[in-house]
Amino acid sequence: MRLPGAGRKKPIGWDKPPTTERRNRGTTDWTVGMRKAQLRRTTTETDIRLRLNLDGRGRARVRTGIRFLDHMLELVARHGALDLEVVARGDLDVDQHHTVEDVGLALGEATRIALGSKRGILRAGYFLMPMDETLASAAIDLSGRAHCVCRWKLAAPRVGDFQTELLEDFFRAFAQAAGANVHLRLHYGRSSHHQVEALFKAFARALRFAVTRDAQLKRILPSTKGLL
Ligand SMILES: [Mn+2]
Repeated sequence: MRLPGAGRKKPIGWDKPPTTERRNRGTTDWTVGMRKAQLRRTTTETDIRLRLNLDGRGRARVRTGIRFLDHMLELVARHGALDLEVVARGDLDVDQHHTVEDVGLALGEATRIALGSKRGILRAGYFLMPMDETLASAAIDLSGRAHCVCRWKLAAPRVGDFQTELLEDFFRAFAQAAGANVHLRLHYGRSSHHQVEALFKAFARALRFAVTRDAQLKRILPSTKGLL
């Protein structure tokens, strides 16, 4: 007996990320398929392996050597409905700067690759994220142009084992590599843990909107320029 669904094409696996050609063809396969990317980024300062599925289920496996950053990236996966795997080995004996920045770059680059031609996506998204006494907002446009605006003042130099000044470096790196406008603002809050967490959650939710496929536009590029 032939089971329903037998012989159907398997979803594209991690081992075989869709090629650029396949993505840009806009085939039915691609329209319904999962948008994935995997990459390895190695410099003298960091070695990062990252896998991303934009159409995931919020699953994360993150090891950056910075526990609080792991916690934040797990949140990004859950709130962004992404599947995310990150293994980063950085020169943490120097400080956290290279690791945090390069993880941001890798996540941005993977997002750009996974999006492919960007046909049929909403392209822009925003979110207002409360977390108890804290309120943060994020707006993202996957415009192909990199720009990052960060508006916050964090009183604590560290949250857990994370250097809070590197928060801006992370989002700047993401915006640069993804080719995105990323605007983040902390409106108010008391707990520095909540403040940083609310910013990451707002970012993830805004990103989720921006990458979402628009049933009405389907294969249409969300730009009148004809290029994104
Ligand atoms: Mn937390």
